[in-house]
Amino acid sequence: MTSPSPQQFAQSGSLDELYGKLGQVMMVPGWAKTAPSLWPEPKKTFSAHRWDYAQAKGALDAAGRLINTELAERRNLILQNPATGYATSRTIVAAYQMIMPGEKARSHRHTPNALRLIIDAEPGAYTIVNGEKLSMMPGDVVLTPNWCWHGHGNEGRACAYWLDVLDVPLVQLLDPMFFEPHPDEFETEIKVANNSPMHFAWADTQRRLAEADAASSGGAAVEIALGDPALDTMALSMIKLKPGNATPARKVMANNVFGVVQGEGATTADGETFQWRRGDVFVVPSWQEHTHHSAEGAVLFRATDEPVMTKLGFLREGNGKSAQ
Ligand code: GTQ
Ligand code: FE2
Repeated sequence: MTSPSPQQFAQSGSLDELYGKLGQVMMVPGWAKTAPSLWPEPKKTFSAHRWDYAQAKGALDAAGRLINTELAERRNLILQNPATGYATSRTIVAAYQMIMPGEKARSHRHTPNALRLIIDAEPGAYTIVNGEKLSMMPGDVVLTPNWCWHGHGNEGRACAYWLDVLDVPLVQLLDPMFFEPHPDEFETEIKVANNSPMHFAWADTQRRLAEADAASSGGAAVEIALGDPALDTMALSMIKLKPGNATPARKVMANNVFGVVQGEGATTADGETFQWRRGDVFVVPSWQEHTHHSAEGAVLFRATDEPVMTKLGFLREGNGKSAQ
């Protein structure tokens, strides 16, 4: 069918006739509101959700028997949001990963920024970033920014488990996805890094949290930043929840992925409460009011896409009732 001429468009006698012709040339009348492009405030596309570390650990142990690093470049379990079957949140995906003693996971690089929060590991577990070996001990955070070579290894005697956090969904949305396996499979070790900006040691974090706690007057929690921000697309922090007090409710135009570093407690997000304990992961999608509570105190790791929202002028914080 030949597409309508300018005169045929101009001579349309009814809206239905006009719409029919427009459909043939991939134009849609915006005024017909068939698919609204604007709405008053964010739609709730993603759900708040918690993933259980004990289950993930069991599954990874089974995967350890069933697949090796030859077959699987990474032995990881992606945490999918139940509302979408897609990633953990709109911009951030989280995954549990495990590496067994004696294994090496091949190096590669990609444009998505990534980081890891170590959950269970003994000395000998490491990530190698651009040739620098970074140790992975529980509570440590290790960065692998955009286009840095990185691989993992385990020279210790116990399986090492950690949480991966990546901005893959954002990169998929914006399209600049590039990925490359390392030409030598494994990177040559240049040095063991002791004081790398890619590594946040748990001992330093604990000391900084204790100092922040001592300096605070009251309040339910203290929060310290890891990096400024750690990555272009993600800011990281550690939150110390004081025993007994619920944190003030927050409703932020940014996605938050939390990992439980220490203790147990509960979070209420968008009216739903879920319990969590050490190693668990939970997501609070943007614009969902949330508050945390721990009877005996806890430490939460937080990864957020706030830097993206800030750079683009989209960051807002509501009071729970309406936008500012
Ligand atoms: O460890 O390099 O969970 O590239 C997903 C993609 C981990 C990694 C993931 C990755 C990695
Ligand atoms: Fe990677």
